[in-house]
Amino acid sequence: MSWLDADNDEIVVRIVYAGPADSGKTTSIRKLAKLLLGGKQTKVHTPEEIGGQTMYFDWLDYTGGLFQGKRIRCQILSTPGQDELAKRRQYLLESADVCVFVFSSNTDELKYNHNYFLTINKILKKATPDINVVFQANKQDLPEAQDEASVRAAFGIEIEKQMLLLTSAIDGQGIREAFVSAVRLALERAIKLQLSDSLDNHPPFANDPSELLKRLSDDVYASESPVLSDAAQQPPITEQTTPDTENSPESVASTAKYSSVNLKQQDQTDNTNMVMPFETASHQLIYQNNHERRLHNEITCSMSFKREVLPQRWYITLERQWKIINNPNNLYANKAAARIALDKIKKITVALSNILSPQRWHLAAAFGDQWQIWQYVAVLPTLRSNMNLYIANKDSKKLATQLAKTYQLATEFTQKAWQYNPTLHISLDTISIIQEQPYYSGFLAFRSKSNLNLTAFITKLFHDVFIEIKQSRPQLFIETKQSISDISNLDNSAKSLHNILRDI
Ligand SMILES: Nc1nc2c(ncn2[C@@H]2O[C@H](COP(=O)(O)OP(=O)(O)OP(=O)(O)O)[C@@H](O)[C@H]2O)c(=O)[nH]1
Ligand SMILES: [Mg+2]
Repeated sequence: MSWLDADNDEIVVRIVYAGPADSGKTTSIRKLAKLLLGGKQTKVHTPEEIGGQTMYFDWLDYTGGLFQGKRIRCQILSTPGQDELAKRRQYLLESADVCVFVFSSNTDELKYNHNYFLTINKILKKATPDINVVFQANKQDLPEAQDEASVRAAFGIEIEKQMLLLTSAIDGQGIREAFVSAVRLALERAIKLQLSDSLDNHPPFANDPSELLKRLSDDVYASESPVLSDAAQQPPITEQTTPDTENSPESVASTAKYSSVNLKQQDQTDNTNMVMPFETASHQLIYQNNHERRLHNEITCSMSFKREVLPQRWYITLERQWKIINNPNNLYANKAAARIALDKIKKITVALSNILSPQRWHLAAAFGDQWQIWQYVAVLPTLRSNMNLYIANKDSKKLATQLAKTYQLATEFTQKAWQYNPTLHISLDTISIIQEQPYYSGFLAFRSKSNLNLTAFITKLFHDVFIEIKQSRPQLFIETKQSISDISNLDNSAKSLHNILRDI
């Protein structure tokens, strides 16, 4: 909101750059600083950036030109583009005199950009007088950039009579022109305010970056709700939204079951320089929230080894904390398609939140000229890894008790998960205990529900486990079978195991 600063004989106007994440708002403002201030050091204040993405705003002060004999002071701000920072964006937009809407000019992003614009336009239209818009179709240097006619067609009526500039923030093309147009519109608004006697003579909003950051933190940041709680309203999972119908990635990856529990040790031989395929070239990533972005940055900094199980298929554990996988069979033609796929996965994750281990997230990344989705899941001890400890100790009595407990927990979990069809890849490798409750700690991957009923499914699970123990540790198997039989009078789970063991 513009105001007259009598002390300094200035009119102050605010120009706010808004638009989707990664569209080039920050780059535009930094380029503008160079263009306006020449060789002088750039004076863009950026309170916080994570992975190159604006968390609060960028702020550039520029004084130049005259309006009614007064100098024009421009407060040039960018907003954070990410969907989940909508409240911060709204707060900043409400203080604008003009909005520069920056979007990337790719064909596949235009529809998304248009929808994004409709959302912010609602905020702009609420102000009195209206906050006008200059459109900046950015990234014109890229080969897939659309021309003016195509951009106008994609935006339709909203852009018909508006100023549209084709820009490249990287090269500087059109950046100064977009800014000059914006200043003109901001001053037109100041005149309207003046005519209606509502031009302030004191700053109506925070007047410098540190004050703005404080206001933003006090008024908005504290009230922001975690992203997932909004998403909890999402509709439940349906079959069409299944992202992966392959074998369980864990079962593909788990080649050594009893002999080597420690993946890290096993993989030390291929401890090659750890670089994700999408990080070798200039790449683009889509995250769904800041938490994921932060985790991604932390994880990529601490990478130490890799494991590639199938050609093109990566299975990685990082210092035993995170496992990461891609699915080379699910490729998306462009960023927009990857974003849609990511949204679906988010819905699934939310719908299954009472059975999924909570530390997990997805990332969409450019992969050559297509897009791929990567899953990150925290590595937790599983029913199998716990059982392996008892197998390694060769104490048949303790193993028998542990197996009975494992049986009970596996049954409890399967009962909860069984209602979903397709269902998750339930196995002892994918169930973990968190605060005494069983959760699925494997990758999100689905298969049609087994033809077996629930009891038969569990029976088969443990039948296979016993066969494995019998083959790898025959003596321990015999002793454990006896121990299970001894406790089967006391414990229902042991009784069920005893029945399974009859045929083995
Ligand atoms: N090729 C090309 N790349 C650009 C252009 N403008 C920005 N970029 C790149 O796009 C990416 C995102 O740019 P930013 O300026 O950080 O995007 P932003 O809109 O501020 O993003 P948020 O802060 O997350 O909302 C960076 O890698 C930039 O180098 C452009 O005109 N052409
Ligand atoms: Mg930015």
